[in-house]
Amino acid sequence: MAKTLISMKLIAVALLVAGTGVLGEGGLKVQAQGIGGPKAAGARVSAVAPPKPYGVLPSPRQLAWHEMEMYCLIHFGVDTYTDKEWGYGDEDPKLIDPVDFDAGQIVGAAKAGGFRGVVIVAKHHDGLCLWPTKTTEHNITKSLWKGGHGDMVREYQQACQQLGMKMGLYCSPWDRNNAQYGTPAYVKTYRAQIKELYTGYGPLFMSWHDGANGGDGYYGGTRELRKIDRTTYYGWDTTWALVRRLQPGAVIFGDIGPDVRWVGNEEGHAGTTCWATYTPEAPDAGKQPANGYNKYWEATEGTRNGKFWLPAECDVPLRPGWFYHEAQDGQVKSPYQLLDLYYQSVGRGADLDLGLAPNRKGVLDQHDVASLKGFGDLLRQIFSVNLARGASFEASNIRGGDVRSYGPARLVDGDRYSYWATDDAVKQADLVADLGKQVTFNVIRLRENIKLGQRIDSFALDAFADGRWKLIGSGTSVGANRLVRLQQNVVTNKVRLRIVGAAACVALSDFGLFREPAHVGPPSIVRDRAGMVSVVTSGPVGSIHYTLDGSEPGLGSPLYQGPFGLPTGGMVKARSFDENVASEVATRQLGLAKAGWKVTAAWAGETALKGNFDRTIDEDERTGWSSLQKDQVFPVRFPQDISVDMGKESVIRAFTYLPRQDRQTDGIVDRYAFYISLDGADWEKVAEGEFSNIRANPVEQVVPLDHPVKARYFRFSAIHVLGGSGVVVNELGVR
Ligand code: FUL
Repeated sequence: MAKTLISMKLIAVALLVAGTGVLGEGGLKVQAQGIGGPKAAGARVSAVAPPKPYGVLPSPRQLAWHEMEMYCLIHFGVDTYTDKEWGYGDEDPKLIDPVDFDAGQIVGAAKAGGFRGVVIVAKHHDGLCLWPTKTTEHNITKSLWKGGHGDMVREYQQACQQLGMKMGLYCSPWDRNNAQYGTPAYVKTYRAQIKELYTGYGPLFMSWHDGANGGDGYYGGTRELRKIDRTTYYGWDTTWALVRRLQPGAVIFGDIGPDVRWVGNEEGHAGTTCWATYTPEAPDAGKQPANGYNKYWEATEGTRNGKFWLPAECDVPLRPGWFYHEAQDGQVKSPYQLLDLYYQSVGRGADLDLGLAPNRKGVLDQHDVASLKGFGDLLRQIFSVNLARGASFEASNIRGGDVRSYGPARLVDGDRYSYWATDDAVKQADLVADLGKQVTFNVIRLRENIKLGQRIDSFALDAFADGRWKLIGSGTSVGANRLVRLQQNVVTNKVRLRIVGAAACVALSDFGLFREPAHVGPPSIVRDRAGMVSVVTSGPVGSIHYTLDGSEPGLGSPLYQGPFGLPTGGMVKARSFDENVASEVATRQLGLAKAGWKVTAAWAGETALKGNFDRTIDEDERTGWSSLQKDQVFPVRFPQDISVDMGKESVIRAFTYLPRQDRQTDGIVDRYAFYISLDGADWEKVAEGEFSNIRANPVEQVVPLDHPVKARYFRFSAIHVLGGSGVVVNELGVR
């Protein structure tokens, strides 16, 4: 266990007089041993050998990627116009007509958010290429944009150059348009597309490869299901060799890397413990893992001492979907929601990849732009001043006593690779930062010099108060970056870091203290089974104001005085105020109230299904009805249908399905039909389709109907599920 400093004899003291490199008493002691005058850390050669690297190590291109920390992923294409997440491949390119397309506006908004690059989706699963490719007719020159003379990838490249942003590309391997998909000929085409892109545009920092592969599609008109062997079909080794040759600086992203791994969810967070090392495994024993074929849930945490340096990318869209959907205009993540994700991704040693969705005009909506800017401002506000700079540090051990090379002053010099190191045998060590005065902070940052591998397993943090050390935080897996966000401000003049467990001696490169401003959190908008809408906060605030007309609530908007009914639904916006400080705006689009609704029946073929149906209409997102069976008592049949009587006739414009929210995928519906009826006897099918990308991103699905219809009854029909012997429905609704 870590020894406390009190009981230890301090070996050395290093005093950093901010930025000057002048040494204090410990330094003098070392100088007496004859080691050089003040010089830049990197330029010095120590007589004491550096620690041996531990385990697998990052490549230079991976180091550059770690330093980027944040970039954006931009989805725009036919789906923007069809309101889908995955196109089928049969869409007319003429749908694409972004009259105001402005790559500068999009890339500029990302930059204002503090992002350092953008990955452009040059081709999504629908197969439409956003550059004038020679490999297929299905490309941007067949669209209305710029009379067929435009090249979107080029415009992004130019915008990146102008704005000093890095650029990456995503060319989907799965292509639902290409007639040859599934044959070796298509793999050739795919490589030709990579070649065109990677020679014609760049330089690229990232080559992004998706894991969603094979399934039904248009495929040149055959409209069929095409299965591929994900391990062998694409010949990834050959493609990756091509990428390396054409863009040697680019990291390659995929479910299994080879440079950057998918974190295993599209929610934007890594595990609370997150290793940069990872050993991908196939879901079936004895098989080779591949993109789209790995135990992706294990990637959230990675593998301690894994075979590869394969750090995690946390991808998450700014809105619920990756593509633009007007219905999601009220669901743009707020600056503080983005900040939470930042702590849960970048703060855990991963990178954050935020999805941006230009609208039909070809620009980002003003909400999206404002949110990005607000997030960037927050980051700048919090992280531009390291409150530990100017502190004097005492370390329980300094490698070879060489304070100049390995002393703790290196922790605040802003260099990610200069570091405080301990002797080889010392794997537990303490560091005290004497701040010289009372300092208020609530975020602590640690970084290892990852050029020497990921060494630290666990650590603890104490603050000195009332004559004793008090534990304020602890954590695991430091790596490239670890942020510890405290719930309350700490006011102290001394902070102690204890390295509790490490696989090799310490090589820590950064120690930061920061202050995130306190803020009033937004309220939540909830509705109960009886249809009453409440605006709730976790603690008392000055006042809550709300609007029902889509406008931003201010102090002049109606004061929230208690639950209210909203039978036909609508947009509710609410905001907490404390004195004159306003929270962010909470927005909720509500469908028809469910008071008086009843599930009349659920069945599969002739068989009546049982269960707690009310959970599908109870306004509780966490509970659901399931027809999954452990021990199958009857042959599994689809479709499985569930009917609802709304008690009275209403106008329906869209229906909603919320899949299970517990990270399991069995029972999640990915193909549906939707029926309506006035009398519960005659039914009309008014929608049919797929819930694309629902496995990776199981958010509420909103399906607009072609035109408004009148109905008293509706039926949700699950035609196909991701897996398992039945369906799971957490919530159904209509708008
Ligand atoms: C997924 C795709 O299937 C989604 O449509 C989206 O492109 C996301 C970033 O990756 O796997």
